[in-house]
Amino acid sequence: MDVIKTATTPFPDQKPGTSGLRKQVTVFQQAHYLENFVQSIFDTQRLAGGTLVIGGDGRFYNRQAIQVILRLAAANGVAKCLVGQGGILSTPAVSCVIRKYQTNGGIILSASHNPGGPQGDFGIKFNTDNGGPAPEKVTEAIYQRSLALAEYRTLDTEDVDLDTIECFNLGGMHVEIIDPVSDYAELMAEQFDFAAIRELLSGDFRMAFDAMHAVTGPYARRIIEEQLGAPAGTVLNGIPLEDFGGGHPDPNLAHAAELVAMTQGDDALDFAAASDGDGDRNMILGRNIFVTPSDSLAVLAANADAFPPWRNGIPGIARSMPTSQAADRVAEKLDIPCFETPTGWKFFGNLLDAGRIAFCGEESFGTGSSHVREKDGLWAVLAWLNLLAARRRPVADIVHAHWETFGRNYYSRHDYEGVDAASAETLMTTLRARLGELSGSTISGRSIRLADDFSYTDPIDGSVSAHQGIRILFEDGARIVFRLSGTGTVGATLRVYLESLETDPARQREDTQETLADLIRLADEIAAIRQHTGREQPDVIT
Ligand code: VG1
Ligand code: CO
Repeated sequence: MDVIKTATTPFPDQKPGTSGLRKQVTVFQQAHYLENFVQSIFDTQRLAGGTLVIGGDGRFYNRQAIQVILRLAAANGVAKCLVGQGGILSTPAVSCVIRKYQTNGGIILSASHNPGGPQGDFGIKFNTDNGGPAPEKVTEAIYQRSLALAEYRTLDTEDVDLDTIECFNLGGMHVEIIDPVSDYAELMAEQFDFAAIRELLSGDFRMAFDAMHAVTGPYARRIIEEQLGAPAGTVLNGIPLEDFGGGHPDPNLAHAAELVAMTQGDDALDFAAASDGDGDRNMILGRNIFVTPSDSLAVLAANADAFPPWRNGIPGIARSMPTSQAADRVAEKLDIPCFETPTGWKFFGNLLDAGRIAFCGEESFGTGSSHVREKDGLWAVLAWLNLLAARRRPVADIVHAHWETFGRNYYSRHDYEGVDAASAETLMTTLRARLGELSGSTISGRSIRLADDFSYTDPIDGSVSAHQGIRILFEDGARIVFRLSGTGTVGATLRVYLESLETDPARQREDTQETLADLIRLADEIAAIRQHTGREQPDVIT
């Protein structure tokens, strides 16, 4: 089979964001667009002669993209590709397979929680041989290459069959279509006490898991229903659809409202959970309680002894900067370090590789451990089931007891979506210019301890990532953080993160938005949000 060199011109817009290259499907459908990005990966990474894992969340264009990537991989001398059956592999499953078979990396096709379908979004992400998202120096090299590319290498072949578990040869490259679930399911069984969870689920405990018509359906059915014995029908929306049934596969209070309703009222479930498009996010609900992702990380870390790999404790925790400081309070009590990293899972990679941390998380519904190098939605769900099986107490009891011991960090994120990009930039630059003046000042009776633009120095390799979000830190432990999203595809999204600490147990049951009302008002006073965005209210509150 002949390798074809196709002349092309670079696309100037292939700079990866927080989590890979994410664009509208129509952008990816332009001639040569995907090919250029993929060739830029092959030109900058040593993959010739190596093995690559390929899979995605099943959204529209997933199958076409995999065909394109397989042809380019073969033409660029890749020796072997492991591909999920039907083109399906969740993000944490890709990480698991890369690590288990010690491959040279993987390519994930997903736009995560963004809507799918012909008018929706698509995305591509390269993971390195540790199983994690490529660090900034790698994504930057790929981007620079994409700006200079003049040709790509491919094959002139028919599409291959992605649906049958088998091995075949494609232009000298060995292709293996693998069961997307089995390696991952095996890993989960090592992380948790499956016998205890099985016993919990065989009693009167009632739960639901919403796969949101996205990638986790097959994983949840196999693990939660078949292996752990939950009744058939426990997994809702369990068949991956190309358009996710028209919904946002985003597990949060706004987009999983039906599931939330199932945990309220007289007939409320004991436990409910959901995951996102590519299976790396999670939402945890108990009867009449939503566990914020920041609290979830803190609670799991405080109860690490319930999990078989961590019976003897954990070395450390990490959280992304905007994530609440609930985990810091746990780390302090356990006398272990808590690292504060920029937004995006790639920043946890070095700490996990070095064994400095066991658990890490983000406020954006991301939780995980050192078992893979991605956040892992089902892992978090199984962790909570394991915890409930070990403690035999309702979710709300566990969380309330946690707050009594460690204090409660009230937390909320306000998103202003699809804002004019220039106006959003102006808001940020105006704020940045005022940091010196804000630091140490008092505003509406509240003292600001420090106002800065977060910069991170990786403790392992010393690399520096600057301009990771503006922090306004108050003397009383409250915080407001401002940053612009790096995953959107239309205009800009301004994220405002609000947090305040309450250590008095008598006052810990109050409403989050009410408790944060003063900070919400201050955020507008400090950054002139309404003026710059032209919006009176955020679009999404989580
Ligand atoms: C968002 C979240 C961030 C997360 C990223 C990828 O990024 O805030 O915490 O790591 O999405 O999540 P941003 O730049 O839009 O704030 V997912 O499930 O893509 O992979
Ligand atoms: Co995701």
